Order: sequence, then C-alpha cells, then structure tokens
Amino acid sequence: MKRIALLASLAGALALAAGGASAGEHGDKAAKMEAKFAKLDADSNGSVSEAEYIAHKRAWHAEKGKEFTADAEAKAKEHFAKMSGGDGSFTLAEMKEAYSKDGKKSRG
Ligand SMILES: [Ca+2]
Repeated sequence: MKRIALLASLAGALALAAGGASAGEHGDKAAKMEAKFAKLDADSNGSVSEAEYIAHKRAWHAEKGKEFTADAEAKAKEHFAKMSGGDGSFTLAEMKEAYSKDGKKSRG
C-alpha cells in the first residue's frame, strides 16, 4: 500500500512537471487577448464602448509619458470604429476578429 501511494505521488509529480512546461504555450494568445479586453472593459459589462477605449488609450499614453494628441485620439477613434463595426461598442469576439484580420497585414 505504501509503495503504491509513493508511486502514485511520483507519477503525479512527473505529470505536473511535464504539464507545467507546455501549459502556457497553447492558449497564450487567447489569454493575452482576454486580459487585454478585461483591461479595456472598465465596467466589465462584456463590451467596450468608445469612451472606455479612448480612456484606455489616454492612460496608455500617460503611462508611457507620451502626449495624447488630437491626432492620436482620431486614430484611436478610427481603430475603435473598425473593431466595433460602427455599433458603438465591441465585444471580445469582435476584438479577436479584428486582431486576426490585422495580423494578416504587416503593421508598422
Ligand atoms: Ca464596458
């Protein structure tokens, strides 16, 4: 009995070690996107409004010590319009879609 328990815990430890090495890689992109969306969605209602998006951009600029110019705001609004499809807010699914489209083009 003791030996079986020892073997079982050893096997468990090995499985944990093996799993730990690869766990992060798979859903990594999706997890990052979800984390980003959670930051954007300030009131956590499942969609990001233009005000939330602009506030996030403003905060990002402040964090980097950059001025949030009228030009930057115009660009942010344009990007928001693309992601929202013009209905005034975007969901996580819409953001994922917009980013997967963006990924096909080479940016910047
Ligand atoms: Ca929201």
